[in-house]
Order: sequence, then structure tokens, then C-alpha cells
Amino acid sequence: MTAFTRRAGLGALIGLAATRAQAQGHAHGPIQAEAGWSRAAGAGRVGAGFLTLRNSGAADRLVAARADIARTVELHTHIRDGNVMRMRPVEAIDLPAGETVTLAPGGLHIMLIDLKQALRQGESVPVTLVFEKAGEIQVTLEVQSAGSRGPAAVGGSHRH
Ligand SMILES: [Cu+2]
Repeated sequence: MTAFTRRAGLGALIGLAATRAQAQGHAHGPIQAEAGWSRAAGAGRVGAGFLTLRNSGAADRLVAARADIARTVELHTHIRDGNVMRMRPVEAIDLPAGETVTLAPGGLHIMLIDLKQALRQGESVPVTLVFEKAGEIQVTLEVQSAGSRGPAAVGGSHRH
């Protein structure tokens, strides 16, 4: 947490020095993690984490994620297998220079395997993302209902 606080403070200083147009979101060097969310799920089951990653710097890669709430955390994608979409672990998620990558249902996601506790709607779950160059970034997943398609669908988490 100390490292996170220090990084957040540094981000605030950079934010002040830079244009106010960039004021929204949390700056952590070149990568911003925004709009993290998950879905309600029971203890012992699997959950998924979704979010948007904005990379304003050089190419980087998300190489791992950690979360205390799950015994195993993997990076997953979906692949089409005939008429069925199947999940498959990926070694890393590429973040090309200057691009935005969205982890969303039906695509890339953070898989929370064997939940130690239930993911309850309305709760916030901390997750640590590990990037090849940017290092560790803390994000929070806001837990939506079990069938949610995202925070926008329930009217929360508006960005300006
Ligand atoms: Cu998965």
C-alpha cells in the first residue's frame, strides 16, 4: 500500500504539472486502469474482472494479476471453437503504444479462480495488475449483479 500511495501522489503531481484535460482517472505513469468491475459470484466459484487500460506511453504488457479474494488468478481470453466460445489462459495481454485495451465479457478478462469469499454486488474488490514495464498498479473492481454486462448497464460509474 505504501508503494501505491507514493505512486498515486506522484501521479497527482504529474497531473498538476500537465494539462487539466487529463484530470480524470488515476494516473500511474503511462498506464491508466479505469472502470474496473466484476460480477457477483459465490465462494468457491469463479469470478471475472473487467476494466479499461489506457496506455499513453510505450508498448507494455500486462503479464499477471493478483487478488487476495481468489486462490488463483489468470489472464484469459475467449476463442471461438465451432459455435462455442471457450476461455483460454493467455501468457500476457499486449498494450500497444498509445492504445486503449478493454477487458470485457466475451473477450479478455482477469479470471478469479476458486473464490475464497463471495463477490457481492455493491462491494469493491482490490486487484493488483503487474505490467512488464510499468510494474504494479492497484485497481478496484466494483461488483455488479451476476448477469451484468457492465457498470453502464446499471447506471453507475459515469466518466466525464
Ligand atoms: Cu476466464
